Amino acid sequence: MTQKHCILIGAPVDCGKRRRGCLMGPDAYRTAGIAEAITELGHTVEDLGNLAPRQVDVPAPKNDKVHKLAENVGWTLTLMEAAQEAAPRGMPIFMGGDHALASGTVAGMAAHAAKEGRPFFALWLDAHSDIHTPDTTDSGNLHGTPVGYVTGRDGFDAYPPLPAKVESRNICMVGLRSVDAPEHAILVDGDVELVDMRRIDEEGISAPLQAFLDRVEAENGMLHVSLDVDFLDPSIAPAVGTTVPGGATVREGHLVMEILSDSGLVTSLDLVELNPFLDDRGKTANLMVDLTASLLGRRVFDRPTRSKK
Ligand code: 4U7
Ligand code: MN
Ligand code: MN
Ligand code: MN
Repeated sequence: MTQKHCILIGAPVDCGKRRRGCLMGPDAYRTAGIAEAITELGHTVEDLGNLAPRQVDVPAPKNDKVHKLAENVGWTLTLMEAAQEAAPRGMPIFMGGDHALASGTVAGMAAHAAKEGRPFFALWLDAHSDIHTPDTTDSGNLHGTPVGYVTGRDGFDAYPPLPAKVESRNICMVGLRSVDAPEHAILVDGDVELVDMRRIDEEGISAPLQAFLDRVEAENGMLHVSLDVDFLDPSIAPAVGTTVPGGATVREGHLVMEILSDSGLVTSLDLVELNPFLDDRGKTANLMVDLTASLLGRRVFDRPTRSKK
């Protein structure tokens, strides 16, 4: 694959939920050798170290269950800016941190795409749909809201205004198996592309993914991939607070990354929700690094690019 300049950005966001530990994520990826794995594939790597959230004041949330609103808004500002600074120079890889970080990374990458005059697409690899708003969340955990924010839903008044709204039809969610009622209500009436685990069981993971990628390619889009650890089955990826049984296998995970790699369409990546405090001798961190390597071109054998039809 063509050589890339990968920009590692540590985002130790731990305010998107109550169970702590995701702040150790970026250093777990470094310990698992993420930079070395990428360099070995012939790419260049730059590590910007760990960022910190902007300090902001926000009004008290309407929903008093909402946890750490100010810190979430501060991180959104920091990461929105960091994404737009890094994107013109290479491929940003945001090492989380919990999924609340995607409010900043996705909004920032969408703003970058708008500046380039290109449509923006997002692939959401996750057990959950993360399309709550601060008003609809029952847990109050804002890691369940980034898709709500970037698609311009109401209820994010305390957050920065969106520089560029993400079109819901340009989002594809793969791996779904835990969707709350208010999320379900929005999704069934909307146009997010939904690939739940049943569809993966019946159709396989490659056909629905390839159909989405064909659209990204046809529109010359930029593609952001947001990989939540809980996309994977908890038996292979235990280091996550929100485990949901029945997730993707090791091979389904790699196949997604290999297909993405072949497509050459991915322009940015989030690695989110790794809680190293819950890991089993680094196995989840190592798997996430191996998946990143597959996305960046690691293969057993090179195959001629298979024809699209
Ligand atoms: B993650 C949940 F209720 N929907 O809102 C919620 F099931 O980033 C989970 O995908 C959110 O891990 C999970 O708290 C957020 C819950
Ligand atoms: Mn998530
Ligand atoms: Mn999840
Ligand atoms: Mn989670």
